[in-house]
Amino acid sequence: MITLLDYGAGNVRSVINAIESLGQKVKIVSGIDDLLSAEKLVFPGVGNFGSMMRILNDKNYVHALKDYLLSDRPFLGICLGLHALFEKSEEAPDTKGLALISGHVKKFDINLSVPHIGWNGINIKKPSRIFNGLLGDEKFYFVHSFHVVPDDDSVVLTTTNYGIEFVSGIQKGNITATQFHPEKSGTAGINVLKNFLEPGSEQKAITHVLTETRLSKRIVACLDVRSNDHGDLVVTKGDQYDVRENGDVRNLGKPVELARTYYEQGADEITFLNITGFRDFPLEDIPMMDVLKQTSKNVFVPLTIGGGIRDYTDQHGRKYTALEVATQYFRSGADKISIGSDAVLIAEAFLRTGKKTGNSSIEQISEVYGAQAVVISIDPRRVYVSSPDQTPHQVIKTEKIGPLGEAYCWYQCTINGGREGRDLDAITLSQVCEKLGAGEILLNCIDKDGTDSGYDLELINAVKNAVTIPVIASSGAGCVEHFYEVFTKTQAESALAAGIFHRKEVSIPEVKKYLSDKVETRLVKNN
Ligand code: 1PR
Repeated sequence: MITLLDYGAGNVRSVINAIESLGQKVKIVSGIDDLLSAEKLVFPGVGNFGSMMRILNDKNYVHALKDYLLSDRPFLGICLGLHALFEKSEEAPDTKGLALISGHVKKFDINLSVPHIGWNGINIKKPSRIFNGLLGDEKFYFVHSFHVVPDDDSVVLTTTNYGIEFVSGIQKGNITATQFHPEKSGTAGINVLKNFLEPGSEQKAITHVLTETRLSKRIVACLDVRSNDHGDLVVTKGDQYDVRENGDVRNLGKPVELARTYYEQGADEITFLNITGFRDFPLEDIPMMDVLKQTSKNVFVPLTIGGGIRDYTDQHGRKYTALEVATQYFRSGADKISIGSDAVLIAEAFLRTGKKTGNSSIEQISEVYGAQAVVISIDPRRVYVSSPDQTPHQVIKTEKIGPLGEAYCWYQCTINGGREGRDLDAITLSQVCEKLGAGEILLNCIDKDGTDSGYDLELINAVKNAVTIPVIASSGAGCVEHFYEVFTKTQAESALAAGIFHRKEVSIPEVKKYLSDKVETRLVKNN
């Protein structure tokens, strides 16, 4: 029996699913006694150091947890579960950590996008049976803005390079903790979990010892999901957001099955967009929650879900906050949520008043679950102008000249699935959302969606240059060369595609194979 410490923030469902996929049972800590009697404890953490320690203190878990750790019983900490072991964190300077390991937690101070999101390698610094069965060159999924700095080097299990070389794993006796998420790191991560869960075999040698690791560019498979006219939940795909063909909603497959296929093919992330979420109330959309629950049972890469994340009042007058909606999504297996329409309305309000309210969905979800869990999905379309002074919006000079010979354009934000244009441009929206606590931008482009004509590189460069958070390029991928183009001509961290994968025109392994000697990617063995 594995005991799991869930302090109530983030996606513990993935960790439970990953452990259960290995045939083990999980008991969730519901009181101090569970901690005292635990034989093997897993502590996954996401979110904020301050709120984690506050909850642990409020529940009176701190002493029992320290006792457990001091008794040297097997412990696996993940992400914040690693940070918790240290004395303090810059994320919440006035809050004390468990102080089991001397040292502190520091914010990345580097010239690269923060959070550090994606698949990176590990430099193994000391032998450990936790890595049995691995070659040593595997990549693991990271998502964090802070990293640990131990005072004593002897606890360092792994390091990883991202602007600096930081400590990405520690081991002290039976205590192991990783900055990366094994439960989200595909088969390599499941292997690490298996080694932790199974009784002590001898450690085996690693064949590839890395000296420097590199963050991969991510390939994201996107599934636009909605009910068709017969009431079945289907994966659909639009051309410039029009998902109907001869009057019917295009049906390109079943969400759970397709997600599983893309995972097995090596997708680095899966995104579900509930594209009619803006008009329905997600908490009543049980099939969509089910899709997430089913998918997360056997898809061990990050899952993002978007659509309808906003405050809502139901027909009985009961109010639900966007945070409650997001919480249900996280509890059902999502790792990140994506906010579309609501982000535009929030940014407009912010620009009117110049004030953060702390009440917006972006701020609230970011505060509780961390910036890395909040993606902003932008649905912009080009508006041409003949000179920059024709509009108050942030304009770019374009090489793709407009219909009347215009050499400039701005990117108009839309809401409700592209149905309504707003007086706000995509660059400003991205900047405001970053200020409010968003951790990533999913940058669609209505003009390019479903056209197979390549990404809008000008849009991606304009947004990427305006923010420091990672950007997922989306819309227009039509061949493997388009992925190469977006990764070499822009600084986008990820490239998302939908139509070419659903229509089986290009597969994920083909994309990765094409990129393999040109761009750092995560290669999945056996495909
Ligand atoms: O506004 O918070 O409820 O969120 C709604 C979400 O649904 C938004 O993220 C919005 O982008 C998405 N959405 C709404 N309507 C549509 C539609 O297509 N009619 N899909 C829609 C957006 C764009 C991408 C697509 C890429 C790649 N789809 O997700 O997957 O463009 O496609 P391609 O590779 O085939 O070119 P809210």
